[in-house]
Amino acid sequence: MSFDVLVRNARLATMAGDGYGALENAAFGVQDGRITWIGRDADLPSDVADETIDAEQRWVTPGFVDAHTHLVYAGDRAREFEMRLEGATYEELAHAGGGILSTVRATRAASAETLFAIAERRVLRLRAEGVTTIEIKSGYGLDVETELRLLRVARELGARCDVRVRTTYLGAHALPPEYAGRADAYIDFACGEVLPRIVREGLADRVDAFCEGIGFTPEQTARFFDAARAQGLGITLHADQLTDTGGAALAARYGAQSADHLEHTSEAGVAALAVSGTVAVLLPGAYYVLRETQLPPIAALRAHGVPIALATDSNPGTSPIESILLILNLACTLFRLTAAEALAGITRCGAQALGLGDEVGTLERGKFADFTLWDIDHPAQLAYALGVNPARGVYRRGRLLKPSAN
Ligand code: DI6
Ligand code: FE
Repeated sequence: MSFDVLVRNARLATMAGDGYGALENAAFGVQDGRITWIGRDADLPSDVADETIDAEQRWVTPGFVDAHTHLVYAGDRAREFEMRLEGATYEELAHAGGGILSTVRATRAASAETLFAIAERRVLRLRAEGVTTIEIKSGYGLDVETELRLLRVARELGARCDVRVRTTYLGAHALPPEYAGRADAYIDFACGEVLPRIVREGLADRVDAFCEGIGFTPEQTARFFDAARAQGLGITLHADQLTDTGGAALAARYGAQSADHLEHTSEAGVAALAVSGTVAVLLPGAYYVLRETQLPPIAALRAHGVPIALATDSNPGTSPIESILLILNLACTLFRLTAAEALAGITRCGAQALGLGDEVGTLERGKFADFTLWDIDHPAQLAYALGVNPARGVYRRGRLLKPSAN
């Protein structure tokens, strides 16, 4: 047995099973980008390798998964931030034509090159903190050309930044001005004109909707999902963030990969997620920025055995956050997740939320060798410290990623 890459003398947070899945004095071997052997260093069957990395007793985690982002957009909403500090609410700004639509205006006006350059910096910031898999949503175009542009940029980010990208067509995000007062006609347009183009070009892995008082109704969301399902796309949903619209149950009815936010989800909604095997993706960044007080139903999610993932929700309105390590801390501090649960949320459960549970998210034989070496004494330090990045080296498929784009 020989390896392309061999990592030795490591402390592994494999994230397989409960807790951290810790394995001390450990090693793993990589062939063709995947882990082909993992275990105690002393049991290593062969030390023949093209490259051997001495971890010097550092902790190693799986590459992180950010399972919910909107990171391809232009402009920012700092002025709205000021207005909210002066007392305006997020909903009021949306009704006044600001909010998502102000980002739509800026994004429509931006070229693919500009959007790529802006988003690349965001991806590299996340990658520097150990993120090797990122979900990227469209949804700030809302017309054919811009939605296609956003998804193409997202795919290109995957290729050029050497991260694994999953793309999501967030067609039902907001009602664009040209459809003002005609939400049903907009859904017809998204299903009949945008979706077929996206499918033809293979630009999206799944679809998403903002099912909310200021977004789309459950009926409109269901119509959008029917069209996506007929085209073989996966489904995820912004569910019950600001109000309980029955979003979790709706997501479950469509066998969604994930239902996200969930602050206002009822116990019945949680039970439905458990039955459908849908992952709960919690977004403590948006909760924090909006200064929400209604906590997601953590105890019910635990009791029903619903996997809990965490993500940045990186977006200009409700979560202008480009740090996955900050999300770990917010999830523990605000949602009272344990540090191990939080870490599972951006590894094993994050991968599950994207349907990538067999590929990434844990350090196990057969998985891709995406991993990070950390200058820490205990995995809990990743969630404990704020504004600190102890990443020593971020690897994808066994290869060290440079701090800039490769
Ligand atoms: N994700 C979203 O799409 C909305 N909230 C959220 O958590 C709004 C994003 C925005 O305001 O731009
Ligand atoms: Fe979101």
